[in-house]
Amino acid sequence: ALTHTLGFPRVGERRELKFALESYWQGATALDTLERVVADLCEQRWRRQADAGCSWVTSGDFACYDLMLDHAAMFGALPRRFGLDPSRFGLADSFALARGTPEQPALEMTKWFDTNYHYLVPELEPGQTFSLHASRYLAQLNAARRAGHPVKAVLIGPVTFLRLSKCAVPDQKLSLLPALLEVYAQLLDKLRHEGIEWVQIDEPVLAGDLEPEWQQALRTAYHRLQSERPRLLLATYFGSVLPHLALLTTLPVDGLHIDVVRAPEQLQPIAAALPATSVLSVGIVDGRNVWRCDLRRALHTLRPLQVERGERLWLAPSCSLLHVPYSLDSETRLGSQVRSWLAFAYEKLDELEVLRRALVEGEDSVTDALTQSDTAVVSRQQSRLVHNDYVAKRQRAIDPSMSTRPSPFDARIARQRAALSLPLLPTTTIGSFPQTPGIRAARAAYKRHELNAFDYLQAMRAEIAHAIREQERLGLDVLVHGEPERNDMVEYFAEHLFGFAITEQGWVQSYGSRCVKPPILYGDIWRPDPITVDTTRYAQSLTDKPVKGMLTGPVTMLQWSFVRDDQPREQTARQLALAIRDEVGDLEKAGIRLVQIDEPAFREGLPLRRDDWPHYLAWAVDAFKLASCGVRDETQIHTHMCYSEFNDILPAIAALDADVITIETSRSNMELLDGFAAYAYPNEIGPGVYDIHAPRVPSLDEMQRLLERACQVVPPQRLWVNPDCGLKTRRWPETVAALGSMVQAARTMRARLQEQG
Ligand code: THG
Ligand code: ZN
Repeated sequence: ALTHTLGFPRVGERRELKFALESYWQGATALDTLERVVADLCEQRWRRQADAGCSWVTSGDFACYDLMLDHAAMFGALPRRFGLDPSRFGLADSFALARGTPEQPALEMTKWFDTNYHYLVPELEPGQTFSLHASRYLAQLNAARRAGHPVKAVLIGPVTFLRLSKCAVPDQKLSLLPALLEVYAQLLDKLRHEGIEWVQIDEPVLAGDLEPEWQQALRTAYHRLQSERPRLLLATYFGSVLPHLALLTTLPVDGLHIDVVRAPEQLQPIAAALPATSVLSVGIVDGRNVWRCDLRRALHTLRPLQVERGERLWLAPSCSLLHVPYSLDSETRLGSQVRSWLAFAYEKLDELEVLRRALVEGEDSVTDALTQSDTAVVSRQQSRLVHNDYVAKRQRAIDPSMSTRPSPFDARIARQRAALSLPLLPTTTIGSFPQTPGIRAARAAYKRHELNAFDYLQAMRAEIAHAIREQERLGLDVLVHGEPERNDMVEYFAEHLFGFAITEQGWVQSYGSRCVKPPILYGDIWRPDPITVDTTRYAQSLTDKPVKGMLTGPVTMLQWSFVRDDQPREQTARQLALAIRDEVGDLEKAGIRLVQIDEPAFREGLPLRRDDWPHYLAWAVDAFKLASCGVRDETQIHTHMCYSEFNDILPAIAALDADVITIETSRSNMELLDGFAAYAYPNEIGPGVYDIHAPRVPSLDEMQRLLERACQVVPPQRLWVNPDCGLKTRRWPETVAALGSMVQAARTMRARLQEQG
């Protein structure tokens, strides 16, 4: 057996790339400086792979901003609207595409399969031509070779590249394949001339549904790429490719990588069907999650394959390690037990090497590592940090009545209107107000123990008081406390729940220079104390207007964390739901009359294959309802979703039965709302009337127009008026200006509607 990795984190152990990029963008450093940081990072990741015993280091998986963007540039597929010349395209130009220019909006960004990474969507046009510009790609590869490493090159495959791109005339997208294949063929030929032995070509689209014409595209592609090239390892990940087994075994490639962490059931049939002369790369170590591999079990799986294939058995992470943090070495505060269950990117490479040695040299050569793995397995199975009898008992006691409100929506909303006495078209915000430098400094000082708990509380209360005062002045109808005490909406709750660990340096790239630090959900979830009651009650004490409590929903908590792999996700979601349900109940008891349970990640939890959607939607809806239905009819439940295409899941969104949903719509000019109207969405809706993602303050006129459109598609009696999303990334002056106009727009529309009777 040999070992390799499909890809590696890029941002740097200390997020060096992030800081270098942002410093360059601010004009504080020159391009050379950025290039030097990039060269260092690349060298470091190759060295690390070589040190861990990988047979090849991987080149071609690095990108300063995004890999799909770099492929589009390498193939000369630059949107004409930017007026760039592909043959002179440089790093600075790639940032224009990624971030937009004063004249042109950036390329669209969307989620990479079901990960939390976002790629830039190449824009193709009918009759698009392609040309090869591989100097950057080849320079990197040669840098790796100059550093003395054998190199395996990586490419995103042509079918995946095309499928994930968007075409002005979608029906004509597939007709671009032949032209695209010509540049792939040229590139492969170049790589052969360079003496590259293996190219890993990624086709993760194989883990999703593929219409017959896209299956045919795979056939066409790999037959075209058959000659004059290095050997090809076709890499699949994120799910089973068994539905395409017949197709796969006929493709003229030299090896196949499969993900046996997500889809262990595919290993035996694929190993049996794949010719013995082919390489089988087994993704045995979890590239998407932070758990240590059960080495003993992995060896049991691998041993027969080693006998059959020997050097043609490759060991790898299930997918690129881009999706996990760098190293446990950077963590100083993890408990020793939890730590012993984990493996980040560096540790995962080491696990592969242990497996290889065990297979090739015998288990005696790695006794200590295997013993450690065994100990971790047993400790995780038995630990009281993981298994909590109280939680188990509560879970057994869940009954269906807990997931239904006492009365149907019509009865509830009448009571809520009476209790809250809100005007027509009530105005509110999504929850967060600007995170000022002062707030960030106070939180950092508190974390470093330079600010004591009392002074920190006072500082946060002062921010809350300020937010309430501003909202009253603006004339908003439903107020929020503004969330100054929260960093990330998931991390904040994770910090206050048992069953979660927080890392110090566990950053994972989300897009470009932006990272998230997903909490690690390792055990049964329970809530030792109320989390938000103090801050919310304090805010309510300052005003006669109703204050809305703000919580993160169970599906989003799950989706944006590293979650346990020793129980089904739906069970974890139920535990999270119970904890949130208790919080909702405590807010209600404290006199809070509206509670918002945010689910921005509700849609992104959808499985890659449509057949799996109903099961996911059923348990996701159920978790939300378990969290939200424990309140009286008079208590109004809000939810919020963003970055979403809702239309194909509207029945599930309606099934959540939230009294009010606020959604992102302004950027699509309310088009997203048409789906809600067509579906006759039954409850109240707050379509965002302005985009908070840009610093630009929209005019009163624009908001009025959007509101008019909204009134045309949804009965005004069921409409709310709010921004698209939270205001955490904005500054106060623009926030006050925009919200002022928003309230004005609502008042004007209200008056007009009342005139019309
Ligand atoms: N929180 C979490 N996960 C998320 C989002 C989130 N996943 C999806 C989506 N939102 C991703 N969007 C972003 C937007 C902004 C940032 C990261 C992901 C961001 N990050 C800061 C940075 O990289 O500088 C770091 C944040 C910090 O310092 O705490 O700006 O909202 N969990
Ligand atoms: Zn949002």
